[in-house]
Amino acid sequence: MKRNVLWLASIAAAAVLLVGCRGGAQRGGELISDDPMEIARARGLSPADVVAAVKTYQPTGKHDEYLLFASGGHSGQVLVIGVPSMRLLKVIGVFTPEPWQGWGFSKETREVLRQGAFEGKELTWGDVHHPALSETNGDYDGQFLFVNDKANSRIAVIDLRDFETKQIVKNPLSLSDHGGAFVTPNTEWVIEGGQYAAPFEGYAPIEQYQGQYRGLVTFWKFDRQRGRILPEQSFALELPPYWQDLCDAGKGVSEGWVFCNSLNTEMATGGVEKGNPPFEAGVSQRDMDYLHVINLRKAAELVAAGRTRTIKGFKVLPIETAVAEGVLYFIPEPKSPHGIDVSPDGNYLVVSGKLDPHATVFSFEKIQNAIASQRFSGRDDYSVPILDFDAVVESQIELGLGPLHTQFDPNGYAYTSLFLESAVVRWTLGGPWTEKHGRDPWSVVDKISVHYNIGHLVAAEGDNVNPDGRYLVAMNKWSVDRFSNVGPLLPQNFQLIDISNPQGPMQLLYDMPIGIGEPHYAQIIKADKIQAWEVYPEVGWEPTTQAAHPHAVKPGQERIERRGNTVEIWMTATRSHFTPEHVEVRKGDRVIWHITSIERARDATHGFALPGYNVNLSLEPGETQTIEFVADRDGVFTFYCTEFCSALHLEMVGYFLVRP
Ligand code: RUQ
Ligand code: CUA
Repeated sequence: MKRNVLWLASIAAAAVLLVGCRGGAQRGGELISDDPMEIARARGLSPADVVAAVKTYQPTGKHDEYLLFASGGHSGQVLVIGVPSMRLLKVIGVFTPEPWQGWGFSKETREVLRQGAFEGKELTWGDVHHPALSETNGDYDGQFLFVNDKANSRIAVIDLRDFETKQIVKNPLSLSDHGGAFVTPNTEWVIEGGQYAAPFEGYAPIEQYQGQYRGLVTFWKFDRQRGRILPEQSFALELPPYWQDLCDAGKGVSEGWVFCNSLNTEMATGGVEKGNPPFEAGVSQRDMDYLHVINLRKAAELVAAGRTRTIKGFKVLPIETAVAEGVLYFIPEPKSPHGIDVSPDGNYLVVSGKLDPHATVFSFEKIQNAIASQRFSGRDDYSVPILDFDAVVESQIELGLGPLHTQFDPNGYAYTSLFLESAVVRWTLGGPWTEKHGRDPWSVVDKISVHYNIGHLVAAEGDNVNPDGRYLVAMNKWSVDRFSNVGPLLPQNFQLIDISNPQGPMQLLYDMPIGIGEPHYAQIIKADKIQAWEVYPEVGWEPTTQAAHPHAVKPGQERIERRGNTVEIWMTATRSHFTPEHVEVRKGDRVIWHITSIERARDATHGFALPGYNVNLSLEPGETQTIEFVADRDGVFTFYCTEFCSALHLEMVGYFLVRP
């Protein structure tokens, strides 16, 4: 690996020299040369451009070193991107039906989508914000990915053996969550922070906001063996009706604790049309909001001891109990805070206030001391003790305008996104890292402009106990002038930045437009940590349960059976035919149709499109899927394979005949 980098660096240096020493080339000339310098000159590339190209280009067949899992924002999907090439490898359907994968069209995948229904109402989109990779001892282990849906307060579980969604849980107590998903260092809990406070149970007039509306943070119990969240062992912590926002799990010294920030501790309720201050003003009156410090280990003990109430079938740990038992403390945090990020060793909590140019760093050790010695500066309206700010703060560093989120590298640097300034700032953590970076602790060392309006940023393994550094991706909201104009709705822009040189400046390498939604957060994992299957383990596999499908068939056992008004079909798919090729039913029949791909070759996926009935499946090698519908229109429907699977792919068809 090191050798690779050296090798790349020397090529890059050579290219720079070449380009640099032959000045005066024409811009915009024809590309007739295969001399790299000539081409660079003709294309108007600077030496830095050439270096960036050499650092990111992947020749055919060469795999990326890292995989980036990015939220697809309000597309309700997840993007998988190679780093450093920034090639899009896959779009995973999660909260939104996705026809290429047949996601949401088969009976089995439709049932997963339906798990996320809101009181029986099926939801067909989500607002994905924060992906979280599963961890073992605080290190990404490459097994699972969790994402939230801010719009409907849901969490989804994706299995990284086949990169498919396996479960969606709907939070029965809330309709919005922003601070999800985050995991504890061994993935026992998936944390879902809150967002806009509302009553837990249905309706209450907004005038009763302080008494009836509530915030919450939910802890979903994860069963790694089964690869499922267990709602019956999960619980919510009741909180004052502030708007709980992002969370992060403690690690190392702070393992067992969880930290969530909040806004609207003013408890503004809006209603500008009634003469109230508008939300954006009402929510920003105070200089401080509250960082929530939660003793999760203690909370889980109280839940196990039955100290909960049950609301809508879900366990809730009441505020009074949490306060009485030392589960919940607040720390004043400036101003309209956004990110909360725990340093790799778990001792520092970095908070950024959107309306404050500083990052504020709290020390977990000081927090523990303040709790032990009851250094409180007061209590809030709900009797939650507020730790004395001066007793727990470690440092405040002026970073720039609109600081949001922070990531870490192995060299003792932190990196914070500056939304208003459109920049990434590199600064030094103090404490044990001071020696490592060989500079003043708690100081800014470098800043790089990004384009534009950066939200999150993500560094390689940057939420890990052992961050890798090397690459950072700025996740910018609007690309404005970076790409060809494709109309008024702008793509978002991921910018890849080289952070590998701890002594030199950061370097911008690559722009990647994202044209499907606003990706909020992402995580970057070493690619070799992921051990995905090449084909399903056996013929007749059902991916949503990761087990043999009860209706899989072997070749020769294909059949059609009628029972009253129900027609059931057991079909196989292989290159290049479906068996059977004719399926005839009567109008009004209920049709249950199982299709098994009997392929074992890696490059043999078949699709199954049934026009007029709104069906498209993807049958990966070994997979069995079911469709179920009423044949409510008569006629002749040609079903066909939607993947170009062989030279005879166009012939991979059949007739579905519905007799009037
Ligand atoms: S956030 S607005 Cu993670 Cu900065 Cu969603
Ligand atoms: Cu199978 Cu095309």
